[in-house]
Amino acid sequence: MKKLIIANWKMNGSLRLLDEIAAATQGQFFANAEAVVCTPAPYLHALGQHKSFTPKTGAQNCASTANGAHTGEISAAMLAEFGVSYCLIGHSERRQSQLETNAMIGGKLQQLKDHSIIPVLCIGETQAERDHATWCAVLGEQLAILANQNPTPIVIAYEPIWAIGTGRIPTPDDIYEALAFIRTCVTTMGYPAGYLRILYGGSANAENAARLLSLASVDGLLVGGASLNPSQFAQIVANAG
Ligand code: G2H
Repeated sequence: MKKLIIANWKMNGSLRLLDEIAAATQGQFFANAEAVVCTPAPYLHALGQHKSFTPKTGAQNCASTANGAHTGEISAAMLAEFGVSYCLIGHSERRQSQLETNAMIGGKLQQLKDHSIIPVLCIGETQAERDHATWCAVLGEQLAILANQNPTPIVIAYEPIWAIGTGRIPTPDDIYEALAFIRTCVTTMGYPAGYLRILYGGSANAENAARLLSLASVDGLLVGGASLNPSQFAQIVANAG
């Protein structure tokens, strides 16, 4: 299976950056890797219409309900109209700053499934949860929204909160252990192995991407800060091929 590289611009970027990423990734690398760029919602139209943008279109969030009286929200139906293939849900920054709960994230999951957009469910533990060895329980709770569902293709991004934007990366053993735990949980819930891809996220960059991608259990990367640098992002995608 191709490695999956997803850029998460967070609340960054510009129309100019779209052009720069298009130029840096144009027509190359994609035989062996699948690349997705998750921009802020205002750029989705330009991304979908861009003449030379090779990565797929991704979004960073969607509403947990269908269209209706929810001022400021963006529905999965709207994302689908703009050609969005993947959408992040449950990113720790939204869990923390927007107080998103697992129940709300479960609603977003359902909306995405209803509109045939592949959910990228972000999960991860804090430093304290890792220190106190409660990370399994925390990840298990975050994954529980997948239970009792009709399985559809899903991407899980394992992003230890203490590794996000800090330059600190877990050891290969820690990544292996966390991804094995996630794979067991999700397949036990009835998801066929072919429906599940598990990414690592947290301070991934052009320097460490090849090493991270060489870990057998890592199906790809979710890249934040480094995805804002066109040549770094192109190099990460190249490393995945
Ligand atoms: C984690 C990651 C991308 P960064 O948030 O989602 O960001 O690569 O900047 O640590």
